[in-house]
Amino acid sequence: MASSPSLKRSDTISGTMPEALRQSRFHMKKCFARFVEQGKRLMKRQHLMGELEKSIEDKNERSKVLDGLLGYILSSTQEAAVVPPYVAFAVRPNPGYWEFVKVNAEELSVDEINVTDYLKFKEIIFDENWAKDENALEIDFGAIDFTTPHLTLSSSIGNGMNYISKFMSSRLISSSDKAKPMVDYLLDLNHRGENLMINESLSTVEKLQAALIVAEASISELPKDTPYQEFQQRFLEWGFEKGWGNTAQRVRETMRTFSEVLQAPDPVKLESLFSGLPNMFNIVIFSPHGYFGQADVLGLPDTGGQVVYILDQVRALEEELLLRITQQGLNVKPQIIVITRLIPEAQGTKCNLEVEPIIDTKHSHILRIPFRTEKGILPKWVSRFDVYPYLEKFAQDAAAKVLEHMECKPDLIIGNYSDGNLVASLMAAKLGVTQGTIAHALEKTKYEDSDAKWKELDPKYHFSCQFTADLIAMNATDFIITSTYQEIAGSKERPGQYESHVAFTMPGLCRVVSGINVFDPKFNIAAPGADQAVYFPYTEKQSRLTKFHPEIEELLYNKEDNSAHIGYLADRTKPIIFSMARLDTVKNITGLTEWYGKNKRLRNLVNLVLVAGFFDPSKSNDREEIAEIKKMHSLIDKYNLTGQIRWIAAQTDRYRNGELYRCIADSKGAFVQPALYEAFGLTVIEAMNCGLPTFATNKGGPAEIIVDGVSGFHIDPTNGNESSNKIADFFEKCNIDAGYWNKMSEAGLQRIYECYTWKIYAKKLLNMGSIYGFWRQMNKEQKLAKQRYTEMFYNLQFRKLAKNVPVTKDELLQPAAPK
Ligand code: UDP
Ligand code: LCN
Repeated sequence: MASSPSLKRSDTISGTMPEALRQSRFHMKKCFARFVEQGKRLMKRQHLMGELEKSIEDKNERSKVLDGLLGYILSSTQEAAVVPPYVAFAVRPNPGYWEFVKVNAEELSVDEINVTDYLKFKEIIFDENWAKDENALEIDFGAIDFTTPHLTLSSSIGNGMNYISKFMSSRLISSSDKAKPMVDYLLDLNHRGENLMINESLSTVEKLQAALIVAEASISELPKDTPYQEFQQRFLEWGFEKGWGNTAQRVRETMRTFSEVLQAPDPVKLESLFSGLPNMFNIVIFSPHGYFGQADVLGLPDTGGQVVYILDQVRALEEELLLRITQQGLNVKPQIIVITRLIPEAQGTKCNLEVEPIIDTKHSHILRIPFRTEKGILPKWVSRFDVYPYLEKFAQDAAAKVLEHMECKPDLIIGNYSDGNLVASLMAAKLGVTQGTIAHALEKTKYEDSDAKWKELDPKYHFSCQFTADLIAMNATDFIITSTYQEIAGSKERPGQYESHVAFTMPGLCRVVSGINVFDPKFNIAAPGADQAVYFPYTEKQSRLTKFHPEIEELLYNKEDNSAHIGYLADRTKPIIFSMARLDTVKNITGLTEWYGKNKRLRNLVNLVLVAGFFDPSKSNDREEIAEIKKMHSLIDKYNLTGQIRWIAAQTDRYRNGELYRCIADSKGAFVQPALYEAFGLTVIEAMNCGLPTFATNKGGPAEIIVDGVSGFHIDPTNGNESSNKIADFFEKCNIDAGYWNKMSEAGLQRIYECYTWKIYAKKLLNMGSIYGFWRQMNKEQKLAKQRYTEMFYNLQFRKLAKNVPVTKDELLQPAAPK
């Protein structure tokens, strides 16, 4: 992309564009004439650049314009709405920053316009009556965000908790009653009605400060490891309850930090204090759709990384909760419940069981609640696009079940994906509990113009419902967890998934002039890890799961085609390039097959092994998957890949998969993730955890996970030749320099240990629950105002849209009568 040649940070596009147009007036007249030639339409950056290039025949002239200000403006433009004689540009000079200008193509005059006018102008292309309707519904969440401080630097996006601690300390310092909100917060802390930290006798800042001085002095005389129980009675007399720590040393440290915060709050101390407070014991996690189970579910429709993520997340959270509870000196059992849909006809999975303990945890469960209508229970799986009519009832049933199961309100509710986030919002609002949301992947950016063309797509995808649900959840929630920066604010070239909800329009339905602000400090990047008991380095010989080796040998090298694999590897001395994914178009497994087929050099160097979907299209009921299966077969024929490719059907045993990655590492091979777009990409970190050098798409999360050329490699899924040559270069280099493969393998592992572990994640998430929990109390009025607005949006808009989504035609089941 062109850099900004003479555009200063303080300059606006509307300020600089007129002069830039004037300087190249002759070419620009031609260029704008081309823009408007085809009448009303929406143009994307590549189309604009294409027209610009075609308008200037002389090569030198062309590169002068492209390297200049106009080249910069056009290459920073995400889209342009053309309604002759005007062209309105949506320019994004930096992540999160947008400017809108309207240019008259004949006169080349430029007007700055605001986002509302840009959206109205764009709507003319799709629905002129709506665009002109003065009373068209406008959604403006920004208008009620009057007290929340926002960040201003693109580089600070996603680091919300850090800034909240700063805002909190300055608020505490400047408030007239100083740290009183903290004292009130402590007074509220309890476990099942039993006071924690302090009781009513320390209800003012002064009383607490004085008591802390006395207590700290007395405790400093005790040996560091004296158990809390030994001095508990004395502390109780001063007004202190359990929760300060399990030993004299820990109690003293917590008290010292508290005293310091009461004296003069500072963000680092506040964060450290909140990470130790006993405010989190019970967590509810929602993941309604799909087949959510612990075995035999991966590969079933809509069931992929989200399930893996949540199960690992629960294990890590429980471990961290148990550690914190011990350190707080408490004897409390934490409870984590994952709430999902109960599917009576569960296709051989356990998704028809109501309660299931989560493997490798002590106190965590999956709790399944069926989708119901007033006529009965839904027996079958329902696509994630079609679940909206059932969510309100599901949320009500879930709230009742959770209270029954936990025997108290949860301390934190976390949603996953659009459906889970909506249900989490309903329940959190009802119970008054802190809420976090995780999108995994927002659907909006996956389909071009899915907002403007919603009418066309709605019968199949019900995006009107989904995007409304997304807006409600992202505004209702106290904090948002993302796996990468890209998910929020994209990259220099591409807007983030959340950023695409900042302003958009669904003509005929609503115009969202302020949907979310990516500079809101509620955004936090907390990247997941991979279970290191399953995905560990191939070099850890003692731990290798050798019992799987005969099966893996069969899976990789047996020459007979069967229901588990087709194709064979004639030369087993070659390293293997490996990929594993659902057989969705966006995963681009067929793309990788084609790159391999076309690249002789790569074919000579390595074999290709793919784990993906099925081979028989009649076994799938997913249109996209069927098309991909057929394409795979035709590519294998077209490039005559027999003897060089092994296609293995979807695998469900993660332990065996872990060993499979390691066996590929034994072959000195590599993992390739070629997706057209990947929100995060768990397989990338699984492979890296196993020590397998990894090539992954530069579109989306993997671009952040891997530092190109250092801890792995980026590949461009839209440039197959370049990507396959990059992989071939790597293997050629490995042939010359035997240490190169090891170097890349180790660098990948180092990257993982520094940034992508569940331990780091769990600490961060629990700290978020704690800090944002206090922040919401400090901002009660603002929170309530927003809640009333989202409730209205839900009641007036979402419910109406959900009613339009057809409900199942399957015969419904009647619940068994209570015994
Ligand atoms: N996976 C699997 N068997 C398969 C394909 C995928 O076990 O046949 C697992 C894979 O190991 C990873 C998850 O499913 O843990 C996929 O997550 P990712 O983030 O890569 O993609 P998603 O499917 O969520 O889009
Ligand atoms: C959904 C996706 O599409 C993947 O990119 C993520 O890795 C997965 O969820 C887990 O967050």
